[in-house]
Amino acid sequence: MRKSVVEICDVTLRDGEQTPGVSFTCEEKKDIAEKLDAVGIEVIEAGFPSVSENEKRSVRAIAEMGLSARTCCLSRCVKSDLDAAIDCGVDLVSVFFATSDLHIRVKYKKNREEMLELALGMVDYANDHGLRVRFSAEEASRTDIGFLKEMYRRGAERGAAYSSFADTVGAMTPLEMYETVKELKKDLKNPLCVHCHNDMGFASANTITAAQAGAFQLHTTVNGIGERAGNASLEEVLVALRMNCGVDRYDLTGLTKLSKTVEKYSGICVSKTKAVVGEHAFAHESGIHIAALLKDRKTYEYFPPEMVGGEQKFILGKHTGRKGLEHILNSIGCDLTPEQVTWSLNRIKTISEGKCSITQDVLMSVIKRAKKEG
Ligand code: HCA
Repeated sequence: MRKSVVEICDVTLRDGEQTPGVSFTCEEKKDIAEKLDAVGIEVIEAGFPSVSENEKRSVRAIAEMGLSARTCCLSRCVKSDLDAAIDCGVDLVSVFFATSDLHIRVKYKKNREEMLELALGMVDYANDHGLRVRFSAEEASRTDIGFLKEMYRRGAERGAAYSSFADTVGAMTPLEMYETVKELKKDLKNPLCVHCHNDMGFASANTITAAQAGAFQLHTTVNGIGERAGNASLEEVLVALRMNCGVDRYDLTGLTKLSKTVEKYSGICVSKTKAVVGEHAFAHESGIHIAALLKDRKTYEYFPPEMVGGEQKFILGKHTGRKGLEHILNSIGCDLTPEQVTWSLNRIKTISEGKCSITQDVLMSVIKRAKKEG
């Protein structure tokens, strides 16, 4: 396994908050920031100060929390945005503009060179005010790569600390991301950041692939929240870094709690089958799986639930096998004869095929009847 050299910039409080309908209070933002800091995230993107006075206050409050993580905020290539960032006292500002011809044509009434010159002026302005700059290409994945390289080169020459690549509409597959990052890295003079969206379901995969190709700063959001289909998910990226890329410095045990906190504050429900933090991430029903898990958990758990603050669950249902049922009966101190176990197993399958869940109450009533009939 080749060890990746990376840092995480979590953007839950900025791009995550751009999820339609989501708005965090200042206290909620601070709580999330504290929990991200406890995981060991290096950079927290606290917000987009020019959005509102409240937003600006929240960004400043996070910058003043004295966290180990550095703080960052977003800024268009507009002086008033940069003034707001300067006021907030963040460590890093993401100066971004859309670099694809499509966006330049539709959004700005300028050409590539005019946009780049304008943006470089903003890099100078931020540097002159003591702010470190992440020079960000929105829409980088649909931008002419020659122009992108020129932008990054000139940004670095003007003192930008990072160059950033956003797959804004999630247009890339993992292989394309790998090849693009490799190509960009040939000429880069500063570390590369990647910011991936999930429109085709590849945001986390693209982020990890980018890291494997040499990207340094990886952007994530908790639960993968964000515009449209969301962003790369923090918990998926951190687990892949730990399990497949040799990065073991993050404390992952708080991830499940962090996920629930963001679920509550954002109102965006986490799917049961969501990797790492979904209710079923470590739930098993298949008789074949449970029988093997009882011998060795590694058979059907790639990583232990405890690593991310989760827990293993055995669910009773149509696919339950005898070993799994016996294990559950044992764990609740219930001693049935082999015939009663057989009767219970058949009854559980019938109930489950009628689309009913086998809750604790249902199980108790099955056991009661098995004792009479089995
Ligand atoms: C946006 C901007 C961005 C990238 C920001 C950055 C994107 O809201 O559209 O690179 O710092 O997805 O392109 O979030």
